[in-house]
Amino acid sequence: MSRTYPLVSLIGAPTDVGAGHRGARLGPEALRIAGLGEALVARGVDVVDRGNLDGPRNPWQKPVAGYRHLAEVVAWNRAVMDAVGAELRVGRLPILLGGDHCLGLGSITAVARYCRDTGKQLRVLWLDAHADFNTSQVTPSGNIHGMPVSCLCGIGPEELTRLGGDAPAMRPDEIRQIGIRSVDPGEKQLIQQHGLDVYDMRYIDEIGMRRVMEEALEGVDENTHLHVSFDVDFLDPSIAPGVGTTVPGGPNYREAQLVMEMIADSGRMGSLDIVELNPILDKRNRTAKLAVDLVESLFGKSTLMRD
Ligand code: 4U7
Ligand code: MN
Ligand code: MN
Ligand code: MN
Repeated sequence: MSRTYPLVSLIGAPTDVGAGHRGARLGPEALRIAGLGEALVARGVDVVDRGNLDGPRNPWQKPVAGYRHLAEVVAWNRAVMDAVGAELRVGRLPILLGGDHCLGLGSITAVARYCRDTGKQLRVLWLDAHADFNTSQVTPSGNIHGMPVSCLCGIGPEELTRLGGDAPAMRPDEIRQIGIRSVDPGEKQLIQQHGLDVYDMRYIDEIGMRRVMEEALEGVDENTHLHVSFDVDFLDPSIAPGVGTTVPGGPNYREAQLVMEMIADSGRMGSLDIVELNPILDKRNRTAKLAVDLVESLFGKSTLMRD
């Protein structure tokens, strides 16, 4: 099977202002050192590394009114939104190298606006152990990396929900969450209330990853922009120890591989986040290398012999 891919731009966002552990700020370098750019070039992809964005340092403060580092999170997300939007407008596929998952807000706000401007259908695949649908009222931590999905759906502080101007940036029916296995009690109520499509680990165990992906990709057509938000803690911690918030019982290597291959087969991926990698907690950059391996699959590397 031969595919043509758009041009790719790597955008580093070295921050952990939204997380409860420090270290995700080193994610972009770890991914570069694991050979992300070279691996894509080897697949025939045209890659430009835009370097790292700038933003405020992590002040490492306690939450205020249910949010930790709100001003810093806003600043980083503005920078991400502008950078991702600029790549989309020149016809390139942005890969956001996080950084913590609060940055999914800026990235997807840019993607959603691009879809509105170009009349495309938006589909977000959120690969994560967590639903990231907390609010300041129900969050157990105040960490904003647990809130980007609710903010995208218009629930949250104005500074975040209106990052791109209008709120909400996205409707709940535009996202499919896969691999979920850690949801806080108040968060669960909100998810049910807003009717989010969650393919949790129980469902994956029951029907298998292949059918889960078929369902998650249902309705994706030539006019769809597929955004993949890959929180590395999606993976089982036995294969991906380098993350701040590990949850046991995640997809194994083969399941993760299948997810990526099926996304590649759709041919519709238009943007990607790789977030929550924490090299401080990793073993010899193993998680970063695994992430690179899986990104190669997203770009068409396959174990399939019958194509
Ligand atoms: B990640 C948590 F309480 N739900 O809100 C929270 F378990 O981007 C974790 O998915 C959030 O890694 C994890 O703090 C955010 C917690
Ligand atoms: Mn996440
Ligand atoms: Mn997570
Ligand atoms: Mn995390």
